[in-house]
Parts: sequence; structure tokens; C-alpha cells
Amino acid sequence: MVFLCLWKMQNTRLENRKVFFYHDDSKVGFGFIKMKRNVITTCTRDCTNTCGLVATVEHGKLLYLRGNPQHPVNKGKVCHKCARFVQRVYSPERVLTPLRRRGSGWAPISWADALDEIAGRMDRIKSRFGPEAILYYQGFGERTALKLLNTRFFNLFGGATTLYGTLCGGTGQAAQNLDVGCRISHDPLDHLNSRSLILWGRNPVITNINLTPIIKEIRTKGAPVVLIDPVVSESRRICDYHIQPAPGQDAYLAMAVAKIILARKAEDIDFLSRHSEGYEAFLKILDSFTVVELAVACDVPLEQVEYLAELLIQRKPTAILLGWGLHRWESAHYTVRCIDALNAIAGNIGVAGGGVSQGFEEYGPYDLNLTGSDLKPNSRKFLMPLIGEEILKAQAPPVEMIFVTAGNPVGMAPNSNKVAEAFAKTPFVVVAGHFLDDTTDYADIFLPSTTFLEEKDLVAGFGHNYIGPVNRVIEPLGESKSDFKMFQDLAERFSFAAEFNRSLDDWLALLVEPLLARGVSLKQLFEGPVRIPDTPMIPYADRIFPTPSGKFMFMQEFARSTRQKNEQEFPYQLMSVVARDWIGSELTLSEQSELLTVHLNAQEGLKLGLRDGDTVWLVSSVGELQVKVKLDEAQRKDLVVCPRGGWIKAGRGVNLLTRDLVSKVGNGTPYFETRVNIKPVQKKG
Ligand SMILES: Nc1nc2c(c(=O)[nH]1)N[C@H]1C(S)=C(S)[C@@H](COP(=O)(O)OP(=O)(O)OC[C@H]3O[C@@H](n4cnc5c(=O)[nH]c(N)nc54)[C@H](O)[C@@H]3O)O[C@H]1N2
Ligand SMILES: Nc1nc2c(c(=O)[nH]1)N[C@H]1C(S)=C(S)[C@@H](COP(=O)(O)OP(=O)(O)OC[C@H]3O[C@@H](n4cnc5c(=O)[nH]c(N)nc54)[C@H](O)[C@@H]3O)O[C@H]1N2
Ligand SMILES: [Mo]
Repeated sequence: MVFLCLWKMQNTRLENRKVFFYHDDSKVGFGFIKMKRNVITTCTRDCTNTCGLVATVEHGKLLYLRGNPQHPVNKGKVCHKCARFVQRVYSPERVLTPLRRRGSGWAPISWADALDEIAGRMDRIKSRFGPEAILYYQGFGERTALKLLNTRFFNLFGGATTLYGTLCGGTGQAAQNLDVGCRISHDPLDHLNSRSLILWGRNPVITNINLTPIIKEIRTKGAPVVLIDPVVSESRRICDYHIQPAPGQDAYLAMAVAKIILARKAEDIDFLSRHSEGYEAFLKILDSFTVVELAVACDVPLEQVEYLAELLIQRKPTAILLGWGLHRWESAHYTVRCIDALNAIAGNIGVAGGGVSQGFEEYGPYDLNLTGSDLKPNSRKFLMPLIGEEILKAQAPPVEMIFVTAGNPVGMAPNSNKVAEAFAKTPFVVVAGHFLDDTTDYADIFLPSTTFLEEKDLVAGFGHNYIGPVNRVIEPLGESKSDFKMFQDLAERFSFAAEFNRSLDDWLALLVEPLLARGVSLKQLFEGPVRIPDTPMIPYADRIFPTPSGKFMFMQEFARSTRQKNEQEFPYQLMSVVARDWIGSELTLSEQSELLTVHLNAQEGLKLGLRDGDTVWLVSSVGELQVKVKLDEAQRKDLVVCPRGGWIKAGRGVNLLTRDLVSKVGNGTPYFETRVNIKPVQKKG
């Protein structure tokens, strides 16, 4: 009888269940226990996708991560990096106990000892130098709701030095704010209404897989998709047309296209006359160039400029999607503002399927007052793009301690040598993270953090309008702690402990108060993705803009770009773009046994006597790095294309080469304003 039942079960494929037999004093029998369990959660990694996930656990062990089919944006899909994240969680290289530097090595210590030492140092620094002698560096590794409380901890402490400006998305956002008052992107699902689409300096095949099915769908309906990128990126294969302007010169391209639309009298007169301001001044800028001059300035053949103009005239509505790579230039605000102006002239603002979209506010849905900025409003702030310089030049007070969470500034901020020097000079450095990356080389104490699979939290993203639950899938591995728990335990060592000491659920409820006030329940938030109320599908549909005049604001001034003086010495622009296989610098040392491979135009390579796979030095005005060369017919001749995020100690730190500058608008980081030369590596023997 029992065997019969077993046979039946196998054939009905009762997945996730295992038979168990039991007997106690009175009876013998069998039943089922559920072996595998699925938990709804959301990917919190630093990526535009913020995918809804289903995590499968067995016996408390994470087995795999799959896309949540109920998520309206990723619809069950995830990328290969997400699937592989399971290995990162269980990697033997992940550090799971607090470490104390002893000489040149590390020794494990207890959390109690680590936190006692940190609290003691903080107190002593505060009484001798003031709280601003402590720098809190919050990186981009995870931007969940609870992460807002990290700053609250330092504000309760009395106000440490924190950061302003950004390594990521500041320039584009600030530039768009000048045009439309407050940057709001079209909901990604609205691009399904587009009759053409332009990927302007964006590489969704690698950075935003949730856009690719949308692109595929509109293409099957006949919508042309255009890539504008000096680099031959992976996204070229999903596009119908590729324009490769000179890097950083897209403002000229947008102006040239605008001039042709005006010459054809195809501008949106109604929008321009009723809903815009400053149009005359913008026309004056356009009048100061001919189309040919503009085409030459951006190095785009005239027929391609005309193609774009025709596209915008014939295939309305056009969605223009800006990437983050596009704005890593000192004067990127001109690029972004000229593209906004072009789209206004073309009549693509406030219409379904149109718009110039880039990103969304990952901290948008929360009560930002909880960061406690009112507790200590005027604390010192350092410019993130110049972090090395800021630390080195700080006086009154000098930097006596740095506390880093979720970031790898030595590897990811520009000019790594300078950042490393600043960290090396700082008497006491604490880093909380997962792995011993380049920044931890300068740390005195390393604190092991949980991954999002070991946490309960909420997360909104910078690529769509949904907030998603972060439900705890597995128990924290080893002694790892979430940042929330870590700061709560540290707070217990200070007089303000009571002010930090609410339960995690209470804090989350407070953080999402603005959502609760708009009718979303906590239960809903933890069950699955929720569309953030009041986020529009089509921004500015009423043609009212949150600018002072309520109108779209045209750019009023433009300065021609000047060429860098050292072009002879450094002939190639270094494009340190997103890497296919990893996020940020989230790698392990054992994954990095090979040098980075850079792409170089094949003819340029031949001119330099190089062959595929050769090792060369890249030399910039601030550093040098050995790389392998891949010759590539299709790349522009003035570029070296290199993946970002490799570790310096693995010989792969591209930011050894990048100059530390700040963009003219938005306090962004112009990583790509770096030129390099290629020098041979003398072969031994
Ligand atoms: N696999 C992976 N995905 C990621 C990340 C990752 O590290 N790995 N990081 C995430 C993060 S933090 C971000 S901010 C996003 C970034 O997402 P994206 O912006 O899509 O990626 P980038 O590689 O920074 O830049 C996109 C493209 O802009 C081009 N570009 C650069 N300068 C110019 C220019 O002057 N004109 C034009 N027309 N194009 C230009 C570059 O050549 C590049 O191909 O990706 C996110 N997704
Ligand atoms: N050359 C060049 N450099 C660039 C760019 C470029 O285009 N070119 N792009 C820039 C961009 S867009 C970005 S966003 C920055 C990213 O730069 P960083 O903010 O420094 O980000 P990551 O390198 O991803 O490092 C994040 C670290 O946080 C850890 N971590 C993840 N979650 C948590 C957590 O919850 N708690 C703690 N304590 N740790 C956690 C991860 O394991 C990882 O070690 O890099 C920038 N650097
Ligand atoms: Mo970023």
C-alpha cells in the first residue's frame, strides 16, 4: 500500500515535497514535508533593473534566484549576474567575521570588541577635533529604505562629514531639472507607445535588460531604434541604426538635428509658443553655427544627421533614452539640455511614447526627514567626485576617521592613487562590506555585512516606478550584520541609543509613511511589487512644468568645447564603461586572474604594431595600467574602451588612470575626460 502511494506521488510530480515516514507509540504512517520554499524578494544591487525575484531555499540554504513572473517590469526575467549572485553569497572569499588589522594582516575579532573600539575612537575624535573629523562615506552598493537611517546615526552622533555630488547620476538629473523643473522619466512601459526610439549613450543590453523586450516589441511593429554612442556597445545588435559621434560632442549633434527640423518647418509651434520659455535665446545659439559646422564638430556624416531629423519628423512619437555614460563629461549638461531642446522642438514632450527619459528616484518614496538632517543641518560635506583631494586638503578639522559602507571608493572614485593616499593618511578607517576589496586594504577594522538575501527591507529603483519587498530569504551567514543592525548596535554605545532603538518594522513603517498616506498598506509592500502612487506614465502630459514660469525652459547659453591641450601626448579618449559580467566592483579576487581587455580600433592597433591579445601599458596624466588589447574593426580610432570595476590589487583598476574632476553642472564625475597613450610592454627574453 505504502509503495503504491509512493509510486503515485512520483508520477504526479509533487515538486518540492519529500515523503517522510513516522512512527510513534500508537501508529506508523507517512506524510509530506515541504523541502523547498519560495520567497518573494527584490534585487537591491546597484543596477537600473531592480528586478522582482523569487528565491528558492531548501533547508535554510539559498538554491537559486529567479525572476518574479508577477513583477510588471521584469516579468519573470533576470540577468546572468543575478543568477550567479548565489555563488557570491556563499563564496569562500566572503568575510563573515569582524577583522582587526594586525601589522600587514588581519585577525578576527568579536563584534563587541570591534564596536567598542570604534565607539571609543569616535568619542575621542569628537572631543578633540569635533564630529566632522569623521567622514561617513556611503557608497552605492545597496540603496534600500533602511539605508537612509545610516546618516541618521551620524546626525544623532553630532554630525559627521558626509558627501555631496555623485559618482553616478548627478549631471543628467541636474541638467534636466534646469529644463523641466524636476526630472521625471516616462514609465518604461510607456515606451511601448513609441514609433521610434533613440538610445542616446545608453547600453541596455548590459545595463537594463528590462528594456530589451520593450525594444524588441516596438521593432516588430516597425519602430526604428537608433543607437547614438561613440563606442560599439553590445546594444548595437538590437538597433537598426548606429551613429558614432566624437565622444562628449553630442550637443553639436542635437543642435544640427534641431536646425534641420526647423529648416523643414516641422517644429511643434504650439508647444514652443505656449509652453516654452527662452526659445529665442536658444535659436540664437543655433544661428551661430551652420549645420555643416555642427556635423563636423560632432564628427557625424551629414546624411546621418539628416536621418535623425527625418526620424524625429516622420516617426513621432520618439522616445529618447539617455544613459549614465552620456553624462560623464565636464560639460555634459550641454549635451542633455540640447537633447531636451531638440525633443521640445520636435514635439515629443508630454506625449505618450515620447519624452527624454533617464532615471527614477530610488529614495523617492520615503520620508527623507528620517535621515535626521534637521538634527545637524550644516555639517561639513565633501565633494564625492574629488574625494581624495577633499580628504587630503581637509583642515579644521582634519579627517581622523573614515567609515565606509557599501562602497569601494579607492577602486571606484576617479584617480585611485590619490584616493588611496588619502585613505592611507587617515589614522582610523572602518569598512563594512562583503569582500576584501581595494578600500579594505586601507582599513583598520572590517565589518561583515549581510547581503539583501539575509535582510528585511524595501527597495525602489532608478530604472522604473515600482517599490519591492526585500524579504529575508536565509539567516545572516556567519556573524554578518545588516547596516541597520550594525548601526543600532553601535548606537547602544552612545548616549543617543534610545533615539535609534526602534524595531526594524517600526522604522520601515515610518520610512514609508508617504506611501501609507496614499493608501498603500504595509502588507501589500511586503507581498510583492507596488507601483509608487502618483508616478506618471507620461510626465508633463498637461504641459505644465515645475519651473518658475511653469514652462519648459530652453538652454540660454553655450560655450564651445575646447580641446584638451595634451592630445598629442595622449591620443585616445578612455571610455571606462560598464562591464558585462559584474556590477560596480562586486567581484572577488579569484575571479580576476587576467588583465583587463580593452577594445581598440583594428587599424590603430596595426599602426602601433599590435596584435589581438597583446599586453600594453595604458598611460594617462595620473597613472598607468597594463591591459590586454582586443582589436576591433568597428570602434572609432580615437578611443580605448575599457570595462570599469576591476580591482587594483588584481592589476585591473581602471581608475588608476581617470582624472579627478567635477562636472560644471550637477557635481557629477566626468570619468571620460581622461586621455591615454598606449605604450609597449617590453617582452622579456
Ligand atoms: N552589468 C552591469 N550593469 C550595470 C552596472 C554594472 O556595473 N554592470 N552598473 C549600473 C549603474 S551603477 C549604472 S549608473 C548604469 C549605467 O548604465 P549605462 O549608462 O547604460 O552604461 P554606461 O556604460 O555607463 O554608459 C552607456 C554608454 O554611454 C556611452 N557614452 C559615453 N560617453 C558618451 C558620449 O559622450 N556620447 C554618447 N552618445 N554616448 C556616450 C558609452 O560608450 C556607453 O556605451 O548601469 C547599471 N547596470
Ligand atoms: N572609471 C569609472 N568609474 C566609475 C564609473 C564609470 O563609469 N567609470 N561609474 C561610477 C558609478 S555609475 C557608480 S554607481 C560607482 C559605484 O561605486 P561604489 O559605490 O563604490 O560601488 P561598488 O563598487 O559596487 O561597491 C559596492 C560595495 O558595497 C558592498 N555592499 C553591497 N551591499 C551592501 C550593504 O548593504 N552594506 C554594506 N556595508 N556593503 C554592501 C558590495 O559588496 C561592494 O563591495 O562607480 C563609479 N565608478
Ligand atoms: Mo551608477
